[in-house]
Amino acid sequence: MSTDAAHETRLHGGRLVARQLKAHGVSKLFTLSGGHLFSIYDGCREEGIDLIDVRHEATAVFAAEGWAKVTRTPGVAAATAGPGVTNGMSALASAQQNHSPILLLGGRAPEMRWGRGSLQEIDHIPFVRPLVKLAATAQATADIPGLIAQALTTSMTPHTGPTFLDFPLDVVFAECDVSELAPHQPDPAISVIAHDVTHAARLLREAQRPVVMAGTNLYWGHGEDALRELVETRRIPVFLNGLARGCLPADHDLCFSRARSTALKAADVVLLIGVPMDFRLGFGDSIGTTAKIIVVDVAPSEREHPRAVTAELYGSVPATLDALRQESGRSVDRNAWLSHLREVESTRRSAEREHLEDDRAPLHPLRIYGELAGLLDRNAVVVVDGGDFASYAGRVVDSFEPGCWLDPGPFGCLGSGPGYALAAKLAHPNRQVLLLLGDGAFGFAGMEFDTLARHGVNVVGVMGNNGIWGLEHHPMMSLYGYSVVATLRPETRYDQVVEALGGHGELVRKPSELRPALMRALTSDRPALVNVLTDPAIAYPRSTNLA
Ligand SMILES: Cc1ncc(C[n+]2csc(CCOP(=O)(O)OP(=O)(O)O)c2C)c(N)n1
Ligand SMILES: [Mg+2]
Repeated sequence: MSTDAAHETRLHGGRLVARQLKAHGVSKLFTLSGGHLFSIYDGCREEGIDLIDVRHEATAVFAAEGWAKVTRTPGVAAATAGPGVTNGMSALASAQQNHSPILLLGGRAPEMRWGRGSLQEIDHIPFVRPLVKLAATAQATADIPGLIAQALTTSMTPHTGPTFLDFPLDVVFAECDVSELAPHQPDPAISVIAHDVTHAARLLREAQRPVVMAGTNLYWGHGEDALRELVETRRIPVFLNGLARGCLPADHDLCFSRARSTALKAADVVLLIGVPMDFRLGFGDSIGTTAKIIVVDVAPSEREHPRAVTAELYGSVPATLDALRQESGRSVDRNAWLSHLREVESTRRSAEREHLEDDRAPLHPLRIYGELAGLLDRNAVVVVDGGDFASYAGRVVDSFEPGCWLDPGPFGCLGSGPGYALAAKLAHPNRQVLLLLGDGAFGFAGMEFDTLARHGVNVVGVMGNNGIWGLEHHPMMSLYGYSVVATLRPETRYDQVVEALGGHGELVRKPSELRPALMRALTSDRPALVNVLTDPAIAYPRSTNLA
């Protein structure tokens, strides 16, 4: 009996990993097999954490990021020692730039023979560290729970972001006495109310032409309800980018998108919420030179602002927005400003109609989105992965709820889509999950249709197949008059690839075939790909794609 009791108090390192993950509410681990991870798998099996195995470690990490993006809780991936971790690096960098709270668990060659040339031996920490908020190696089995708790807490602390732990084979396979374990660390309380509110509230109250421009940290900061209350009370037009899309429904009377350049140039006060003045805002130049800028964010900006700002409010986003609403008092009449922007918005939307209904074959990429608009539920999750095809989606696909728009973010890494979509559908099995893919983008992670099929995850892929790397081909043509290394095979049957991997495939050559193909894909009991042949002559109208 005493032997049994003693046995029950001893757990192996992998079990400790899983137990601590579970204590933090983690229910899925995205991974690709490797012997260094076996004890973690065993632990997950014992603790009831689902193992979702993919075909490339980048996808495992992108899936962890996708999970974080749709649930606002940490996503967790495990990659084997050496090449498993190096394969996950692009996705870690993506999570860093998107402030996505994830934890990557790495296998690691055994500590007892460190430096003697074990299989897959490499020290991950020095090259992972610049991409994460915390990078550490478990030196002893008993340290594992404390490290997992610390990593998850760190990833969720503003600015949220990725963390990394690796586990030497001997440390994670060894057992330890549970009485030696570190206590569970509580999640951080994030309710600091920002200072400088009174000044900002006065600016907002006196503004004739105020604008809210909100981005990803509005979403991470759970600011959507407070934003809505603020702008409804104070009648302020709203523009959203990144993960903030859907934080005010696209059909709300204060939500705009097409009038953004007009609004930012003409505004007298711009309230930037959780959005950096990076290339998407022309490094600040998208905003008129005389406008006063108020910055609200979950924490001080990691970069210096590229231009002067009048007030900076850091801390809890809902608390800050509530305080701004309460203190900004009765404001001036903004009806003229709002109706001017609505007019610009409506004119630009009408000008798109021609393309959304374009009848050419091969299709205009916008025709696909014209057709999809009528088939998507309000809570559909839309994932985009590609060049021009994704940019067109960004321009015309409307979002109505938070966490329904997943683009790669400022790191712009092709191949993120299948991992994001896998996680989104696992998190929301009853919602439509659309994966909008370029034909070039498909090449990075197209094998993940096998993952989707094996796990019964019915994502619906829609491909704009123009036979080129469009976003590279067209700019190079316009700069040099020719293009190199930007051509793919025309009319490749990616739909047949998906069929071969266990999915449902459709080929669409003409607009009339599109709607029935989309309907079949949306009602299929398998993951699907609608391979739509699009016109390679169509270039997304952009001024620059490099800076
Ligand atoms: C990992 C990675 N490699 C290369 C690029 C550069 N790049 C950006 S868009 C693009 C073309 C994408 O082509 P496709 O997916 O077919 O979409 P299209 O532009 O043709 O609509 C490339 C190569 C990138 N962003 N990420
Ligand atoms: Mg293409």
